[in-house]
Amino acid sequence: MTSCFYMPAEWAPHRQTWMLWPQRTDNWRLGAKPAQTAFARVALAIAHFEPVSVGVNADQYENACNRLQHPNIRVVELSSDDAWVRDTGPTFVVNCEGELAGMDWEFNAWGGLQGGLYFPWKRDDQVASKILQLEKIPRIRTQGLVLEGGAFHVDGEGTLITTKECLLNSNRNPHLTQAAIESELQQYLGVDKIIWLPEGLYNDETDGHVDNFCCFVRPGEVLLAWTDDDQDPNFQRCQAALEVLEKTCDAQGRSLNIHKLPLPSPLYATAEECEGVDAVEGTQPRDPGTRLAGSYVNFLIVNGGIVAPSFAVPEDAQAEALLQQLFPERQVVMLPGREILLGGGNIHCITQQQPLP
Ligand code: KQY
Repeated sequence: MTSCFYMPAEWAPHRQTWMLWPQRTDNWRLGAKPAQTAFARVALAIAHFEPVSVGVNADQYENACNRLQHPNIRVVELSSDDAWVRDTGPTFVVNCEGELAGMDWEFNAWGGLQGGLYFPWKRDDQVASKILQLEKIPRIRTQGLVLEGGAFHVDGEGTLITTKECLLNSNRNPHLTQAAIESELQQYLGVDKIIWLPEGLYNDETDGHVDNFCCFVRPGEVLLAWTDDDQDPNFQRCQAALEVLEKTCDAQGRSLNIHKLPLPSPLYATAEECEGVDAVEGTQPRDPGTRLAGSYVNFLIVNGGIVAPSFAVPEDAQAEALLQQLFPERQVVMLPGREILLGGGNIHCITQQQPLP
């Protein structure tokens, strides 16, 4: 691959969005039925704006087809261990000739045997390859570089934002220094400048994915999850991120315009919700009272729209208004995000855009 390849920003036109169908009962409560309803709502909302392909395991194929009936949705049999296509699917890159390729990062279930979320993860690690085969898009496999798509955001103009908590975690690439990781990101994603936030959100089980915390809304402008409550465990994390963002420039030499997006009021897993999840050795347990890493930043930009989570709390309205103000040319659609959050992520984590080169 030549260095001419780069990852387009999420706001660049899409050919389609990819999703996977949730079903594992040690992550999704009540046989994954509430999650399937939430995922179907996301797929149908995106389908209003652009085509959606949903990969589904064989035993759920018929159910998924029935739940996802829309002319803009294609259901394909594609096995996976879980449903986080942001992390297991390909990261699409394009070159100056308009050719597309797909990065197939090595995947270790967010930490492998050192704090990873389940075992095995082999079918998840094959998702990117399967999608690229279906689309007949060349695949670039990184052997020896563990990475997830939710761990970075790009502005499409040479800047990437990530967190040290995740990328420098000893459970991802302990053999690589920060400089070596920078060099890999530069090579594979066509970026020149990496902005390192210290941490992501408190209790984010991905080890602080940036896509739950901070994103670009256009070149030179970022949106940061925020709390003014100094008793909130996220307070110091937000302050530390702000300090980095205020002091840095992007790849084009611009200072960043920083927008603060309030966090939802603290959300906690209930006993009833946790009881609905199968307790399985090797899979991360679900405990009542756990603070959930809810965030409105975990939205997807689609052609003409924004699809964002809501949490049935007072901040929902504020988040919707700010997103609409930041994306005046797009229609903001807010969808219930709690069931997806209970599984460990949100709308951005369960989607992967395929650019239209
Ligand atoms: O948020 C994500 N990108 C993935 C979360 C995985 C959670 C698995 N329980």
